[in-house]
Amino acid sequence: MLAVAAADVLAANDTGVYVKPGPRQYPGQWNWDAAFVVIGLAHLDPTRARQEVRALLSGQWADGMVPHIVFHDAEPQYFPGPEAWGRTSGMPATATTGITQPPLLATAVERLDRLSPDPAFLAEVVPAIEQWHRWFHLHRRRTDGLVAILHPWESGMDNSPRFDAALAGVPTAAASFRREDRTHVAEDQRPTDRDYAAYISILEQLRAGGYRSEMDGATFQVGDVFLTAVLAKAERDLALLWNKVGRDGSRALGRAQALERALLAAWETKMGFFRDGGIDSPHTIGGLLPLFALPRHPGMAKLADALDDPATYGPAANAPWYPTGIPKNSLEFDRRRYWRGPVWVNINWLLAETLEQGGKLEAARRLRVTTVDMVAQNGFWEYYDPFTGQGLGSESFSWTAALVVDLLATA
Ligand code: 9WN
Repeated sequence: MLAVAAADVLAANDTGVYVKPGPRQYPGQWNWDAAFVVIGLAHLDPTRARQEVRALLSGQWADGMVPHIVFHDAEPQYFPGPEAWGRTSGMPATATTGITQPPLLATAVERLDRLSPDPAFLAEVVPAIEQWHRWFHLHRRRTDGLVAILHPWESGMDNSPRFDAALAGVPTAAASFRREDRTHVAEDQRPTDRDYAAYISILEQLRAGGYRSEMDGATFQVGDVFLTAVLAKAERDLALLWNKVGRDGSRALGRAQALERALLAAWETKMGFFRDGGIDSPHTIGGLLPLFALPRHPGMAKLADALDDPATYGPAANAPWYPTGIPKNSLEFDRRRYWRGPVWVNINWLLAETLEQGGKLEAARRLRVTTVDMVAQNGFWEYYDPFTGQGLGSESFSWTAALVVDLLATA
């Protein structure tokens, strides 16, 4: 049974403190992975799900930021690990990275609380999530209202072509390092050396500024429409959580509305997608996903069309698994390379939620069923070849397992 196999993957990746994203490739607690894991564990073991939230928040910085990785283990086999990120004031005792990731935590906690209400737990974690959200508004809101990312890793969609133009300007000469990320995963499934050199170069510059560089002077700075949408939805969920603990949620709601306004202004009617701030980003699934925060937006029809179109994102006779991360007919399309073509279960989960909220019930159902089939036929991988369904990246991947649990419960 798929649900049992999914629970087994999560149990095998559970270190007792946190659930690793994958058994070998990712030795640390990644931020948005943890949120997806919570969404799955909410069905299986709510007490364990609450522990996952606490473990992530143990990495929170003094200024409110919740980092993109919390290194609970002393010497993880990962580069860039604790040594490369270094230590700076405001970091917690546990080693962490100095950047963040899409803030899905409030959304995950809200779902957990619907399945297993626990007011004492909410009273414990909601103020910390509030601090994190405020950090984004204080330190990362651009003049166009979008939330800035200062490293492609903050987007969660690291080497998406969305960031190519911004990365092209990053000097890479200084960076020298060993690609640990290709020990367990084949080269053609990971970012290129040029992209990785840019990631490390940006890291070095951020570290030199104590991870508190100003947005304006940053080597890499993009107004990320997807992260902005995740935060907008999370602010609405946070408002609900405040209400559940008997407090006023109107400030979180006000922040959500401000983010939604910025997203509305980023919609490109002619192109039919939300454009990232500050760069000329091409059409990718990341430019449609902001509908997650805007379920009544007319762009919902474009999303449904895109998911039906075999030439771009939709299933084709020779490529039944969908959506591809970028259009099949675009020059950058690469069916095996990371965020440049493969199918991802977390993206499909977000899209299915989006379609359902937008009233596209049949499209949501079809996407959920196809996604579950893809995993049932190929196993719990990090991402998948849209043509063959072959699993790529990390095997036994936690968010794939966790979200299959949730998809099975909703499908
Ligand atoms: C860098 C853990 C993470 C995900 C990201 C995904 C990938 C890391 C890497 O793995 O990023 O953060 O080493 O490539 O892009 O979304 O959170 O699963």
